[in-house]
Amino acid sequence: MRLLTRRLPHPPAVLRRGPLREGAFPSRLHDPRVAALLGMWLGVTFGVCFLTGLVSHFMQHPPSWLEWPARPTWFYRATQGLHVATGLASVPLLLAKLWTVYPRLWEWPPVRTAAHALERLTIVPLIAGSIFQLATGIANIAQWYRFRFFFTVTHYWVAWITIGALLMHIAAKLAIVRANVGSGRAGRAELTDRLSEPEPEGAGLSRRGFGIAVGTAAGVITLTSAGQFAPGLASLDLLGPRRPDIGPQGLPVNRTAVAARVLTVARDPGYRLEVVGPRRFVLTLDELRAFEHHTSKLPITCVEGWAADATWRGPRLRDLLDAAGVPSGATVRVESLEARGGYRTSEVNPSHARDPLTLLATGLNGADLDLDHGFPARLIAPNRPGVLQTKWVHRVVMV
Ligand SMILES: Nc1nc2c(c(=O)[nH]1)N[C@H]1C(S)=C(S)[C@@H](COP(=O)(O)O)O[C@H]1N2
Ligand SMILES: [Mo]
Repeated sequence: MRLLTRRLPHPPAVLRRGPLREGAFPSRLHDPRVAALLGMWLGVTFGVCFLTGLVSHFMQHPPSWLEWPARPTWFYRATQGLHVATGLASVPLLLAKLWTVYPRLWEWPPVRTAAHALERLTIVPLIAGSIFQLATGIANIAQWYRFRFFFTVTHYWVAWITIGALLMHIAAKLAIVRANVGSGRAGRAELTDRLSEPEPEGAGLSRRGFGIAVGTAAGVITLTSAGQFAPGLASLDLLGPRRPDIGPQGLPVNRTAVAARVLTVARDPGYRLEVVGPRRFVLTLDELRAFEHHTSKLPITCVEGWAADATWRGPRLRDLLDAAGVPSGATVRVESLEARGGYRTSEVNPSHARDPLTLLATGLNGADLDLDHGFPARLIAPNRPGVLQTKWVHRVVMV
């Protein structure tokens, strides 16, 4: 511990030039209070973004002990909407924060103690991780997949690195505050005094003006992109790359039938739906259409940042499973006609499989399901990420 806090020798003063000069950054906005305030807001947006990201990850890859409920139906849409909104709002906050604190890069002396050096080093993964997460997240909602790595895996692991670095950063800052003003009531009183010191006189933007500008930027970005998720904001949706109401049958398409190479098999009159359980059976398309139909109003909520409501029609999954004698506690797998692709099958846990809203839909918005939306049949279940709403289903298997 001593070693960590022992004063290190000063570097020679002749090296103190350019941005290292005293007073090289005159703006009164390079101010610890502005930095602390922005840091607090970033803590909130990053915290919410991280937690909602975890929800999305564990909904797509649930550990064996976790069974997500099918209700409330809007839960995934809300968490994913918050994830994208807080991520986007973080962009102006992070830029403002980096601008406010960048003179600290040229702090003199560059390192005072070993502990100070460590604190400065944790800034590297924090800044690099933050920029990487925001940039890849934006590329993902813009459906721009030029990078060579697999988005979801990398975005997930870099999130842990970034949050780890953020916690270390906050711990280091708190230690410094405590060392400077002391703890206890006297320390807190001194801190409050310092924070309420009047703003220094000077030209240029005031702290207040800066705060309003950054807050407005964050708000405007959020409002003009949240329309992709929140139907009430659709008319303000200027920045969202997708319009949730444009596409065949008024719904966007994630992967077309052509891209999935199912054009021929999906239209083949020899199509059969096979339900595998203790009493396995097979249905032709006409028999599937003759099965008792129900209607569900449910959204598709894509991790790529859009959600769209639709009215689906088709047999309830649970009725098909009952007919095959599948016990109510069983997990089932739905399989697509698609031969290759990461999303060709998905597992449906008992609470989703048994929910009355879960359908093997054959109809959408008052017509037959479009080929691009999964004709002849697709899974649609409440509170479930879009990637798990498997299209072109031809088999349902008890696992
Ligand atoms: N077989 C199959 N089903 C799939 C996909 C896919 O690539 N293959 N994409 C999924 C994704 S990521 C989403 S968001 C939804 C989108 O459904 P839509 O294209 O009907 O809007 O379908 C899901 N079902
Ligand atoms: Mo998706």
